[in-house]
Amino acid sequence: MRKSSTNELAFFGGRPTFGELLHVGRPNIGDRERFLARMNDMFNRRWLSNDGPFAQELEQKIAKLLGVKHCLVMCNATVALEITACALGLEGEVILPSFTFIASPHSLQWQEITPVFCDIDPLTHNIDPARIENLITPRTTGILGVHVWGRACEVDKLSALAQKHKLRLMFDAAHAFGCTHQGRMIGGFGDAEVFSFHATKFFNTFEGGAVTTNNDELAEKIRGMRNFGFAGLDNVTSIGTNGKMSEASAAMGLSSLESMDEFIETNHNNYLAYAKGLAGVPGIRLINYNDKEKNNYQYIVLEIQEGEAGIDRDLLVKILNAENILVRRYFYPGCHQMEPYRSYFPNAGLVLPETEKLTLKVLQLPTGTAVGDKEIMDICELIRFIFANAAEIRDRAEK
Ligand code: T4K
Repeated sequence: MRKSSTNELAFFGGRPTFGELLHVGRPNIGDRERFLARMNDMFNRRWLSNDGPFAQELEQKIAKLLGVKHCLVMCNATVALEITACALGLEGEVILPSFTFIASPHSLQWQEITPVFCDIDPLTHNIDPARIENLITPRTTGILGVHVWGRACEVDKLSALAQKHKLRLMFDAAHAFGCTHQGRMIGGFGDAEVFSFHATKFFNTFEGGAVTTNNDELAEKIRGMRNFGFAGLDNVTSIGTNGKMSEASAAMGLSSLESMDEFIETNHNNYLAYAKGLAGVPGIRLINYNDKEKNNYQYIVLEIQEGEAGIDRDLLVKILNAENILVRRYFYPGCHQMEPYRSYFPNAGLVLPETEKLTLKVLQLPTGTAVGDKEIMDICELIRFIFANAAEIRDRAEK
């Protein structure tokens, strides 16, 4: 519905543009029949979890797709991060960005490893390798890079730093399934990488995740830890937890894998439609993906430059939410501003200026198979309208 005056904005009492909520993170479902057939097989077999045939098949297929020796599927990425950190022997302090989902530092702190937050490169939104060395202390045992939005970290620089200082290097690749770095699939970098297959990810297993590595010994250790530390029947050889993926989740993963190219194509088309629809709007920067790499395009991320835009990000979010567009502010306000980190490190923001600036600027728009060209055109038109009337909207909102 085209708006012709600010009175028609839902924020000021008008009718919302969309009758139904549009989400960032609406799951892609894939071929239902294929999934339901797999569910039937699973019931017939009466094998529902514990390294079942679907989980094994998914592991083999992912390892092949990513060109890695080992893939271990897990119940979710958070537990996968915890297990990987533990298997790598991380302790003391680990350096990671604050501009990430809270699961990244929590997976460390849960094991009493201190997360040390490093600032980001404002262009890439990823950890800035140039700022890492200053944060290394005698207690530092590792670096946890995060491939934010699926765009790879500066892997070479991080690897060189890890080698120089004898640190372990792992990646939170929760966003980066199906993406490449310098033509190589993400999954084989560092000591290990961790993917999320949560419902909101473009490739989902309801809940789920995976660890990938080329290190045989590490893979064996993680395999044991994922299953309570069992090394055989009645034989527990180490501390472990329950990180197993259920067969229902693995079946969803196999179905998602069959539709993965289609999901990526949809995301890419959506990305191009947003780029076209928002081109030339002053104060909006749509983050770009390097066309020379494989990308999953699962996040449509805008940076709102308040000075130029005439409207700040948070007011824009409220106005879009009122129109039933549930845009998100990942990763506001930054992990260092959330508990327990805010209390542990009240001054962390002093060394995180780029993170603090970015968390006030970014927002994510709906995409995936639940969103089509029509919705994207309507969203872009609405944003153009808001920006064209920014001064009036701001004045009215302040009253
Ligand atoms: N590392 C990074 C960098 C991550 O981004 C994440 C997860 C992890 C680690 C940990 O991975 P997991 O342990 O989850 O495997 C969501 C996801 O729950 C979370 O997985 C994801 N990152 C994060 C970026 O987003 P919330 O708290 O924003 O979720 P929620 O419930 O607000 O849902 C998002 C939107 O999606 C809502 O508008 C509702 C909609 N939605 C959600 C679900 C689950 C649906 O339409 N259908 C659904 O089934 O965290």
